[in-house]
Amino acid sequence: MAKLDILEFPDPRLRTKAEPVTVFDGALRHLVADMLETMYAAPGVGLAATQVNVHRQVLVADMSDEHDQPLVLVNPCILESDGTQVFQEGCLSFPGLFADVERAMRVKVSAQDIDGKPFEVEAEGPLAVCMQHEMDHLIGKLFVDHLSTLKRTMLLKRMEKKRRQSA
Ligand code: GNR
Ligand code: NI
Repeated sequence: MAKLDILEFPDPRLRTKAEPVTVFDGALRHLVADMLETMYAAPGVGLAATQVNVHRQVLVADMSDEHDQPLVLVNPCILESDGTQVFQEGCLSFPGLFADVERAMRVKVSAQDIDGKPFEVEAEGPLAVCMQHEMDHLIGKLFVDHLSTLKRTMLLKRMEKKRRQSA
């Protein structure tokens, strides 16, 4: 396994739309193992392949304290969503940036596992936030895109200032 580099905003590659996975082979297993290692090391609760510059529809997540409940979703698709929640989000591609984002409270997602077998998963609360955040990455969408222009500009300026100070 290897830890992968995570692309950081404003890298334009974060805007790439991922292609569906069609081949469920050793290379996919390898990618997923590396993504899990990268997510746990970061540390983060989710990671989309887009963030490690692989433009395939693959995401991993693990909200457990023990880091022992990895979720792997290949070709995920939201079947149903309802309700709303506001949750303070962060993103490994935006170090040090946090903002409240409104998303669906519940989602029902269809996906394939690492062997290509279809399954469905229903999530609510923080896990639902995480899945929506990761699925956004796979279409090149970032959590700051959900903010008002004013708020986004302010937060990105603040992040840029911090980055300059620590450089
Ligand atoms: O580690 C992460 N934490 C997090 C917190 C609140 C809402 C979403 C997330 S996902 C983020 C990891 C990441 O950037 N995934 O793309
Ligand atoms: Ni993210």
